[in-house]
Amino acid sequence: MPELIRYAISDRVAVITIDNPPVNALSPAVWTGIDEAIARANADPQADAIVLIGAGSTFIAGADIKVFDVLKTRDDSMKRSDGTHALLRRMEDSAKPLVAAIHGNALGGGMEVAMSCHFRVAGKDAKVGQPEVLLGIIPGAGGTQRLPRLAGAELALTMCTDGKPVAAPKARAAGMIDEIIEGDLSSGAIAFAKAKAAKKETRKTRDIAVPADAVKGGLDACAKMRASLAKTARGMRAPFAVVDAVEFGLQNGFDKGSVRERELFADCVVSTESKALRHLFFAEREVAKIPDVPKDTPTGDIRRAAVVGAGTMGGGIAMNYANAGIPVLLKEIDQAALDRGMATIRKNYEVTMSKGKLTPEQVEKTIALITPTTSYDGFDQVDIVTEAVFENMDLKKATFAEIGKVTRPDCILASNSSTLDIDEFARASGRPAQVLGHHYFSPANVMKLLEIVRGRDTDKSVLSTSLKLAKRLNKVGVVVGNCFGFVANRMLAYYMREAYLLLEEGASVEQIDRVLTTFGLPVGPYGMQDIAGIDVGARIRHYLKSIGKSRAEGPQSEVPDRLYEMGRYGQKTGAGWYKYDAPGSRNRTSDPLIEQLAEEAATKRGIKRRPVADDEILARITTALANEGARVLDEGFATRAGDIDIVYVYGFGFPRQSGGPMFYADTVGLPTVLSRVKEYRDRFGDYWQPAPLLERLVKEGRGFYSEAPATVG
Ligand code: T1G
Repeated sequence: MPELIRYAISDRVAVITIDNPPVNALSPAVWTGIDEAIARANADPQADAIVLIGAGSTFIAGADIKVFDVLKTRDDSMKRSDGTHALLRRMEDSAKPLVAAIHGNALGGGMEVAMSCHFRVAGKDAKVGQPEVLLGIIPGAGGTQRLPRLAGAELALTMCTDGKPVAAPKARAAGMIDEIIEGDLSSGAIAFAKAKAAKKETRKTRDIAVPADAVKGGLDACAKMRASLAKTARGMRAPFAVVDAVEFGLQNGFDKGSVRERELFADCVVSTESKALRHLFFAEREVAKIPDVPKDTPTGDIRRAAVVGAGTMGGGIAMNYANAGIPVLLKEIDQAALDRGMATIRKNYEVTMSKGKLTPEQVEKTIALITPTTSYDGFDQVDIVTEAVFENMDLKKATFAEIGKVTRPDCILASNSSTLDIDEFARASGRPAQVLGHHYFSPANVMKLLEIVRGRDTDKSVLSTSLKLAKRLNKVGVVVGNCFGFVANRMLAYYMREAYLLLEEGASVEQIDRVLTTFGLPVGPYGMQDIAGIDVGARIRHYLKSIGKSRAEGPQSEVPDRLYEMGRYGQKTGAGWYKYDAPGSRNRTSDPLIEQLAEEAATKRGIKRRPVADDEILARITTALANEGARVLDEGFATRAGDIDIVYVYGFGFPRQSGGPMFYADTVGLPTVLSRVKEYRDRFGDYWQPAPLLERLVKEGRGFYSEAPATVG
């Protein structure tokens, strides 16, 4: 019996403990071990009942996701799930009462194992769920058939399509859990099992009848769910496959439903969508691992914080700290600016409250954690200061010189700069080891990405403290190198360059935005600019010009600057790339002026405008991103290609089902990406040059994910 499974008799109950750290994932050996242990218990004269329990912090967090990579074809998957379904039926056929004792999480295959037991008991903090769709698959071990029998089709559909866990008390009320154990879970479960043995009570979930009205209700719920997914899960396969499996089971019964589930699972598990989402699952966990920062690097405690600058970004950053329960000072140069900043913060909380996500008491309690100030009083008590003043080098250096003087030597000094050289601020502060970038994305209290920019002298414990803080602020922290624009904005400049040039060449703003939103981005480049503000980009462009820099090689379109000169900053001024009903409105219409400006710019550049195909738009933009991403990797400004994917998925809403710009490039095929770069160089100019890493990988027949992690900074 593999070590992964322990077997013991306690008070005439066989206790089977799964011990596969860290999350008791169902690897093939664990499946076999469970199967053998239950058979042993049924043959064991000393056992009247059986309890299945997890060692460590959780029950079972699902199948071992890594295993799916070996499933190359539908047939591979069908063969494997054939064995799994048979195993779960054997569990259900246990002659002795079989009780799952759940603590921590019972997710995916873990919940399916629990539902194949006769009864489920749980600690009050336990959670159950079917998060498979988050991996681009569906429950593949009977979940789409057993869960509707326990919890009803409607709740089962919700759980299997949104992938969110359900807390034990709600699961109890819904029939998924039979009893909440208050004290020690193991002894409570043993007592529960003994009681069932005394009554010789077993119960097969698959045999739970679904009355005709429940079938009708379930089929209605399927239709309703399909309609809502058409809006919320555009371009995704797995959520719809869940509905298909549940519906088929309701119409044809458990056995046929199980076969349909296995077929649909097999379709999903070999899909690009699932490979992309599985890639992101692990990439998101890898970002926290910095090659030269050991896991046991000491981290500091962040008990009090401060933010300098109460503008849109500064206010959002202060909200992150307050939302995490961390008191934060919010400093502005004068009272008027401070009042504006605090008013915006209150408005943001009131919007959240109006959506029922916060109570008035919670709003007041959270805002009370933000102390507005026009002085540095109290800065000597804080553990971190985030500078969020206007994107100007001199202003930022002056601010770092000040905060370097008024804070404790161990205080972390972070900058929310989106482009500028962190080492300059570090020098100005007089304490370079404590300085780094904390680059938030707008709106800062919403977007999940935190680009942690490592300076030349940033101390390792400041990095590890930042990564820990990111989790606490409910952000995904990614450590990147200190090059111009870091990773996110450096690559974005190439994305925008192509968007502008495609406009001049003949595509329209609407067409370009449609292509990218159809691809899965929440907004296209032009819609995004109108939200972020055309003025923000223009001021950075002008500042760069003043220091002899541009954001991306190649022709710089004049159209965005023309809009800026006209005072068309986007939604906030009621006009930008689109026209809006009023300043601040989101209702937009096309504006023929943009076509006119594009024609004038094209004429000036001697370009004959032409119809541009949707495919070319997507290819040019994603190729520009991947090519520049390859440079970022090669120059060591990102640790792994996966880190770049996480930056784009969480920073710009790059579609998860594509896996991010680097994974997408691997999916397209690097030889194709390289030949596109060369084609564009021949068609448009030498500003298109293949990244050396791209050429190297193609030559060696490798992809972006075969590169070893680099040490950034
Ligand atoms: N398989 C393999 N590794 C896993 C894993 C899994 N299911 N879950 C976690 N890990 C690794 C993870 O990569 C990390 O590794 C470590 O465990 C700790 O995880 C048949 C088909 C349970 C809520 O989708 O949501 O069952 O980085 O950092 O924050 O129908 O892990 O340390 O090397 O996330 O405390 C369905 C996935 C699978 C749940 C814990 N199950 N896991 O969160 O720790 S598909 C899931 C989670 C399936 C069936 C189908 C979370 C967690 P490393 P962590 P955490």
